[in-house]
Amino acid sequence: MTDCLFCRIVRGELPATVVLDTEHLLAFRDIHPQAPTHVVVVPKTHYDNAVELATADPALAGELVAAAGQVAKADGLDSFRLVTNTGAEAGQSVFHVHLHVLGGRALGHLG
Ligand code: IU
Repeated sequence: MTDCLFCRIVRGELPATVVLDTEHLLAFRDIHPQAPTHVVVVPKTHYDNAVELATADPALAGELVAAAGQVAKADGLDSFRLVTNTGAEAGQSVFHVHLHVLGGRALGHLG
């Protein structure tokens, strides 16, 4: 996936404000934040979406969620929202699985 935007961020070819960098995962601040905390957490290995990731590597999917919790805690949040869009109609614009970590303001109910 040489031209995938998040693969390029993982390789350091595109800029990002990184908040967590582990063997398998990278987390960075979203360039268009929707909340005071808006971080995107991605596996360094390319999967198109969360279902593909969890099917191929459930342990890595678990690591992704745990890392999102670490990111939230580091920003002082004990209440936050995790979002992963799957497919264009659902709002996915980058087809490399990512968890949005959103918090720092009241987020309201989905619906
Ligand atoms: P989406 O769920 O696929 O729509 O989320 C992609 C997010 O990636 C979106 O919120 C963008 O603002 C964000 N993003 C980014 O943080 N840095 C980038 O270089 C690019 C997109 I491209």
